[in-house]
Amino acid sequence: MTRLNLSQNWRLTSPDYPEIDVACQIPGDNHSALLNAGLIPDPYSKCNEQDVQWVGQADWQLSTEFELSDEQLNHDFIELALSRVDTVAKVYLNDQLLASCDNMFRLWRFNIKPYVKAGSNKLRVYFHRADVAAKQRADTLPFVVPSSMSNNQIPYMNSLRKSQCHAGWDWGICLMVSGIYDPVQIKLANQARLLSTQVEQHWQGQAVELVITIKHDLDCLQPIHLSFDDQHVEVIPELDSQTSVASIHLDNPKLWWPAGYGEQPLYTLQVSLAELRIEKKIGLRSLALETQKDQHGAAMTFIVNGCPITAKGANWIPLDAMPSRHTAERYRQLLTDAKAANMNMLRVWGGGQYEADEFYQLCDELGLMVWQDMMFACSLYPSTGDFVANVQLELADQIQRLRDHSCIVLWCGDNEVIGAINWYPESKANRERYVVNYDRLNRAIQQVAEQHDASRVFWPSSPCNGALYYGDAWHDDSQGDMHFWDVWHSGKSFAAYQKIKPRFCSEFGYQSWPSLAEVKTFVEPEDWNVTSPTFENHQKNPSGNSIITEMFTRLFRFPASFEQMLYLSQVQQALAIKTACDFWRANSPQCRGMLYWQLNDNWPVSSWSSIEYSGRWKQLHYHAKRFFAPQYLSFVESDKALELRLINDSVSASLLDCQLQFVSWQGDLGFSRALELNIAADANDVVWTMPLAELEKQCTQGFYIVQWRSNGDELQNTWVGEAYKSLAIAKAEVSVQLDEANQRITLSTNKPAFFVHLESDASGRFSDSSFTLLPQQPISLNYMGDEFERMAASLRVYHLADSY
Ligand code: BMA
Repeated sequence: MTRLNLSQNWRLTSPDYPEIDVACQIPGDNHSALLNAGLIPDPYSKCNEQDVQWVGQADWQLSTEFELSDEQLNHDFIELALSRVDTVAKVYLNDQLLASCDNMFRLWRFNIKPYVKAGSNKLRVYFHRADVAAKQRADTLPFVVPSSMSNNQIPYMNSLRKSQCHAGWDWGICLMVSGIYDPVQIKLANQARLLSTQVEQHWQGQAVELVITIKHDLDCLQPIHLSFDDQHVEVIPELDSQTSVASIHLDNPKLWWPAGYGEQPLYTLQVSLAELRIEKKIGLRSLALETQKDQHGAAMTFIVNGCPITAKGANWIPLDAMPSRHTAERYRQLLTDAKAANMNMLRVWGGGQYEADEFYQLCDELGLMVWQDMMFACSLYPSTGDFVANVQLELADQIQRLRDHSCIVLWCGDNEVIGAINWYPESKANRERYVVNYDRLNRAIQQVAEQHDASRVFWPSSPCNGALYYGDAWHDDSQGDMHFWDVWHSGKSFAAYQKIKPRFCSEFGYQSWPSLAEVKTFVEPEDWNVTSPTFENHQKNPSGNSIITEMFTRLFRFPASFEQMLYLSQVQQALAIKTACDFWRANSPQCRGMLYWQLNDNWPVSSWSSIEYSGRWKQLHYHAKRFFAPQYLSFVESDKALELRLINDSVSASLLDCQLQFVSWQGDLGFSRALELNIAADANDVVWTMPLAELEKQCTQGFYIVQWRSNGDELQNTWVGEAYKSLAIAKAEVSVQLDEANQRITLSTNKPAFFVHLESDASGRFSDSSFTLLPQQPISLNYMGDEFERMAASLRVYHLADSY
C-alpha cells in the first residue's frame, strides 16, 4: 500500500475572523497555530487563559492541497484516513461534502475515489463551534442529562464525543481546542486491502497458541503471509470470506512481564498480502483479573503469567492542553519517568483521550500496564439511540486499534459516572431514571468491548464494586477499586489513609504548588504570592490553596516565604501519598493496587501531579521511586508496636542488607542494627518491632531511619512519631559540593536534615532528592540532564528546618 502523508501546507482560517490566514501544523490544533503566528499570547502564561477564550468561540477551517498522479488515481482503493478530528466537522474534497464528523475518537476511512482528480486536489475541514454544538445536542435530549460544571467551564460537554477536559478541569485550562491530532493520510491500494489483524493468546501452561485473525477484502485466492518471530505461515483465504485465520504455536516463549517483575520481550508479527503489510510488536503474557470472594470481601488482583501483581502507579491525563505538543519525545520522557519511579501501571483516565499509538507502544516496551478507561468522566451521559450508536462505533474503532497491546490489562467503562448519579439535583430526585439511563449506555459499552476483545475483563466504572453495584465505591474498601478522596476533598488527616485497607485504590491524591523553577515560567515576580491573581488562575480547584495552607498548620511550622511555601507544599504532598502507600503496601496481599492521582500536568498549574508540566520531578515522584520499589521496607504502627515490614513484589526470593538506626534530633546515634533479610517471592514479613510503650518515650527524642539497596538504588525510609511542627528538629547546615566532570553532587550536613531537596532552573532531574540526610553520612547523587552549568548556577537546596 502506498501512503501519502498530508502533513504539509495546511492553512488555518476562520469565517468569523476573515483577516486570519495562518500556517497550521498537522497533527495539530488551532491554538498552537495562532500562538506560532503571534496572534494569541501564550495561554499558559499569567492570566492569558481568559484572553484566548474567543478562539473556542469561533468556527475554524483547515485546508490544504495535495497532488495525485494518473498512476495513483488508477488505484482500486483511494482512501482518506482521518482520526482525532476534533470534533463537529465537515470534510470537503474539491468543494464537495465528503463526510460529517462528530466524534473525536473515531478512526475514519473515507473512500475518496469519486472525489479526486489527477493534479491538484483541495481538502478542507470545517470545524463548527463545539460549545454551540454541545448545547444544540443537549437541547434535543428527552430529559436533562447534567454535565460536570465543577470541572468544565463550558456546559453540555457530555453531549459531545470530545475530550471532556478540553473545557477545563480541576487541574486543567479551558481552551476548547479544535484541529486534527493524528497524521492525515491517503492510502492507495490495488485489488484488496488489509483491514486489521487481531492476535489472541490462548495459554496452556507454558505454551501459547496464537490465533491471528486477519480482515481483508480479497476476492481471489491470493496467499497472505504471516511471520511471528522465526515462524512463517501462509494462509489462502477462502473465497467469499473476508476473514482469514492462522494459528501459531509456541512452547515456552519469552514472557512479557510488568516492570519490576521481569523483562518485556516483544515479538514481531508481520502480515503481508502482496505489497500490503501490517506489522505489530507483541508481548506474550497470560492475563486474568481475580475478583473472587475472600475473607475481606472480594479480591481485585491482576494476575500476569500466573503471578499476582501489586499494581503501583498513577493516573495519566493528556500530555498537553495543546494537542500539537503531544510529541513522541514527550510520551517517551514521561513514561520513562513513570517507570523510573518503579511504577508498573498507569490508568488512562476517562476525561482525557484514548492515547496515541506511541503511548501504548512505549507502555509495551517499558512494562507499564494500562488500565484503560473509556472516555466518560464525572458527568451523566445520554443513552439516546444516536448517542449510543455513535459511542459503539467509537469503541469498535478504538478497541480494534488497541487490543493487541499487551500492556492493556483492563477496559473500564468510565470515570466516576456511577458516583455522579448522586451529585446532581436532577438525578438525585429521580435516581431510578438515571440509573437505568446509566446502565443503557454502560451495557452498550460493555457489549462492544466484549465483542471486539474477549481476552480482557470489562470493568463497568472506576470506582466500582463490580458488575451491577451502584453503591458508594468511594468508601468501600472490601471489594473492587476505590477512589479515596477523604483526605484531600474532605479534609481528614493523613491518618485516614491508615484507616482503610483498599483492595485496589485507583485514585487518591494530594495537591502541591509548582516548584519555584516552574512558577518562573508562568508568573511574573510581582505576582509571586499564593493569593495573587495569576497564581490563583493556575489553581482550578476552588478550595485548593486553602486546603494546602490549612494542612500546613496541622503538620508543619508555617513557612517563612513564598518560595518556602512552594517547597513545603511538595513535602506535604509527598508525605500524604507516602503515608497511604506505606500502609497499603504493608497490607499486601489484601491491597493489590495503588494508583495515585495524578502523574502529569497538561499546563503549568497547582495540582495533584508528581511531575510538573515542564517535566521536573516534584518531591512526590522521588518518594514514589522509593515507596514503589519492588523490595520495600515500610514502618507501620499496629495497636501494640511499631513494625518494620519488608515487602517483596517480585517473582523471586530476595536477600537484602539493611541498616536500621535510631538517631536523635542532634544527630547522635541511639541504636544501630544491621539486618540481613531473606524474603520469599511475593511476600510481606515483619522484620523488626518496637513496643509502643517504648516508642512513646523515644519519639520526642529522635527518629528511625532504615537504609537498604535494591536494584542498584540506595533506598531509605524515615519514621517520625509526631507531626513535624512539634518536633525539636535541629537547624541543620547542609553543604553542597559539585563535581562537573562526573555530573555528581555531594550533600553533607552537621545535623539530621529532612526532605533535603534539590531544585534548579535547568532541565533534567537528579538521581535522588527529598531524602533524610544524616551527619557523617554524605549523599552523592547525579544530575541527569545536559545543562550542568545552568543547574549549578541556579541550584537551590531546601530542607525542612530551613523552611521556617
Ligand atoms: C478525581 C478524578 C478527576 C479529578 C480528581 C481531583 O476523582 O477523576 O476528576 O481531577 O478527582 O479532584
